Amino acid sequence: LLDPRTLTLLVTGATSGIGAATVRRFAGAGARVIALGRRAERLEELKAHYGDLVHTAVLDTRDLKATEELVANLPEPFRAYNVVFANAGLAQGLEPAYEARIEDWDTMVDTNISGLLYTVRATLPAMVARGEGHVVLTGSIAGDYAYPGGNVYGATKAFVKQFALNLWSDVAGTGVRVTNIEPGLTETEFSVVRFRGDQGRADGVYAGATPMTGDDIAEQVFFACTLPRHVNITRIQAMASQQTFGPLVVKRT
Ligand code: NDP
Ligand code: 8X3
Repeated sequence: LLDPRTLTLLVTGATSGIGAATVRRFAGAGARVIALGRRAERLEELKAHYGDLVHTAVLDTRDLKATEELVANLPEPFRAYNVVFANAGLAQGLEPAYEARIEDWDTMVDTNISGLLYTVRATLPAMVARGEGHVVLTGSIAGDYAYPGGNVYGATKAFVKQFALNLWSDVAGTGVRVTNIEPGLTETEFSVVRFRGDQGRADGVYAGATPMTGDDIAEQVFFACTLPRHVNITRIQAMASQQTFGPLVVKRT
């Protein structure tokens, strides 16, 4: 297995949930981590806890120029990053497509597709040039299975799934690996964001079940990243043990 202390990980969406847990898992094992997100106070907490192992910066991943500038100006110990975890993403709304807000669709497409692409495009050339790297994407089971109200969110994650495969086609043999992490039910701030701050409705998503946690997903990222370099995990799909897919439905008249 790779020594985590040889890894320098760039994480988008590091301010909560899966991203924050991944920062903790890697920095806790001695890896260097570049932690990115929009909420500065959350980043400051990570910095205060991990000190020199963690470099933080405020970044909205939808801003290509800011992403490129950040990558070009990383401080010395973080410049040779060899894992990029493009994890920032969100769902907004659960309405059927004929009632959904177009602004929510724009936000999901801009973040889950364009933002993810900007992160990858800005960081990939240097890893290919160094002959060593790993792109880890956060997809979702929502990119594999349909559910009512998942319309555009699920479609963005299906994009991530196919992009991961095509990216792997491009970089296989360069020393860069590609992994798509596809979690199912995971309790983070995801549902609070989806339901625009309605904590009660968000709690209802997890009530009566034992969802996965950000730490559970971070462990999967850690597994994929610390396997020897001749091994590439193309995808990890994980569900909570109480979750499964539904049957096909016939809406009878
Ligand atoms: P959280 O809401 O807890 O975390 C989302 C993270 O994304 C935050 O750190 C947020 O940071 C960041 N983010 C959102 N928009 C932007 C943006 N424009 N620029 C930069 N950062 C942004 O949810 P999760 O941890 O659950 O979500 C992480 C990923 O996991 C997402 O891609 C999500 O789709 C995916 N996922 C989640 C599942 C779940 O059940 N929880 C299951 C499957 C996939 P900030 O607001 O500070 O910018
Ligand atoms: C998040 C999982 O099933 O709520 O991607 O869409 S789900």
